[in-house]
Amino acid sequence: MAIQTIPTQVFTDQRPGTSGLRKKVGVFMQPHYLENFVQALLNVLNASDASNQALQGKTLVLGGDGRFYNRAAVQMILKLAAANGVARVLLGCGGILSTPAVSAVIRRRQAFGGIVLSASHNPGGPDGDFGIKYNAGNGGPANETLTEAVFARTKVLTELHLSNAPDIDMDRLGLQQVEHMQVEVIDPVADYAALMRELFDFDLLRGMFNRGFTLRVDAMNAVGGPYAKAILEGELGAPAGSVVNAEPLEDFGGLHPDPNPVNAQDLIAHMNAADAPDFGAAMDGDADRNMVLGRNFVVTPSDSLALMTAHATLIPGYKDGLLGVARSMPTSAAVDRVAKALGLPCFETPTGWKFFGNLLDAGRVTLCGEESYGTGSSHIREKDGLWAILFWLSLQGATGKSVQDLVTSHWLLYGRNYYTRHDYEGIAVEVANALMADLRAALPTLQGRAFGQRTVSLADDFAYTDPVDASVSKNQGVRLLFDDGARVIFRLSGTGTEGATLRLYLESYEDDPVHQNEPVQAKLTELAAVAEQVAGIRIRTGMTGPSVAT
Ligand code: VG1
Ligand code: CO
Repeated sequence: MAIQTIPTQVFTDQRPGTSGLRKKVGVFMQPHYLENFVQALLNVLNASDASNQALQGKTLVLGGDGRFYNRAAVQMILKLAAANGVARVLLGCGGILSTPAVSAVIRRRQAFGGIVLSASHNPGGPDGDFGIKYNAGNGGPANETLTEAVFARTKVLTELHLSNAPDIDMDRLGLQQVEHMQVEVIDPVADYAALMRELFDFDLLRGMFNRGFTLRVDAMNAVGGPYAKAILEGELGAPAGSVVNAEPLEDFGGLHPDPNPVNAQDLIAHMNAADAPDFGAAMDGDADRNMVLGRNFVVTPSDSLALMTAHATLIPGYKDGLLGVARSMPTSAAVDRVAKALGLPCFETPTGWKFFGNLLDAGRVTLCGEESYGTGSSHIREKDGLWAILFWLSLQGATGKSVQDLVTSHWLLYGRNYYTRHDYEGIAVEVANALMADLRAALPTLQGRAFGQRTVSLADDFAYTDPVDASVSKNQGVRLLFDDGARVIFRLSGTGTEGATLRLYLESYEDDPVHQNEPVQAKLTELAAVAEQVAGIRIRTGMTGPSVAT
């Protein structure tokens, strides 16, 4: 075994997006592509103290969602870590760790940080996407200062430091060695399961399954499977087979592990069938997202956050109440109404979980959520799919109410925020950028303008000043806020790997119970027309409608 220094050429496209660096597998498989990014990361981490050896004696956590290239990437990262001073790596067995589990392990074992190998909800397999992101010692996604520093480093990188040690056996639990670095292969589920036991009343949940409660959890052939099987079927006694597509596959079995009503049609069909189980749920590629459903009923993620906030004290982990709540800007304002009623601080952040980290660390919020099927809490620093499933199970157990009952009675009390997101995928980058630039230029003329019965009370480009460290994030999306509570929001995706994706978010508020059970898309047609009128999406893109409407 020896540590080698190898010259390398710069790649100019390694800027992390909303959640780490995501590219096509073919891009990542180019010689030195992954290595360069990891080397730059390790250099930046080492430079975080005056010795320039900050990783000496430190522990990193490593694991991924099991997609194609996961295993090769693990071996490469170990060789780089060993050559850059890392003392110890905690590696999920088989190279597997869900994103929430990485966060949980970092926190419970007080690691220096962790590396997550995942492109999350993006498709996998040899023609799909791969991704990598760094989580800091709080268990959460690196902040923008760190990701920008890594990007800057990738642009001046000249050499790699790596060990030529043989590959380790990542399927064998226990200790191994790469140079002087210790690798401990750990059970990917154990720490996470221990944390769930601390938050939820497992006896209550066991009782529900004993009395015949049924559920279907679709793990979409992604990393959530082993966690859901171990906890729901193994510990809580849900009937065998309740968790389907439970084996993480390198190509997700051809499924698109992005749980929404379009990609989870099989689950929806089961939930609409005559013999539907009581409860349905799905998770994404790295198991941080969740979709929850009742019989014949889909819960929108924004509503999910609002209901969790309203009922949190029913859950042992939150029985003393919440410190506050936060939602990403495009997420519906349903939770704002609950926060107001409960007297809780409510924060509006840019898209991406990294913006919740400071609020959680500072004890300003307990629950957070995004419209993109993500909810989570201060128990870790990532959104958490299985946690959300356990939360919703607990709500049903504690109240004896069905999912549909819970949601519709919530609307009666707080009103309903009708909500949809329209994605226009694969737009030429120049077209998408021009559309956004023109919208930004038109903001002054949109302010105060009337569309039908509605008037724009605020037209702006969302900017966020972090209340904890005062850092400012600009250009986070164009917002049209209307006088009746409706909103139209435009932003470009930061996780895609092909062309640009325009996300259009539409929301309207309805407090009249008579009108709270209408089809969502129909209810929002008028706002979609406003969006088209001001942005000219169809004319500019040549598309006749969104690629996905959820
Ligand atoms: C999307 C979602 C965002 C989420 C991010 C990562 O980002 O909109 O809410 O935090 O994905 O989720 P964007 O920039 O494409 O809109 V995950 O589960 O893919 O890591
Ligand atoms: Co994800």
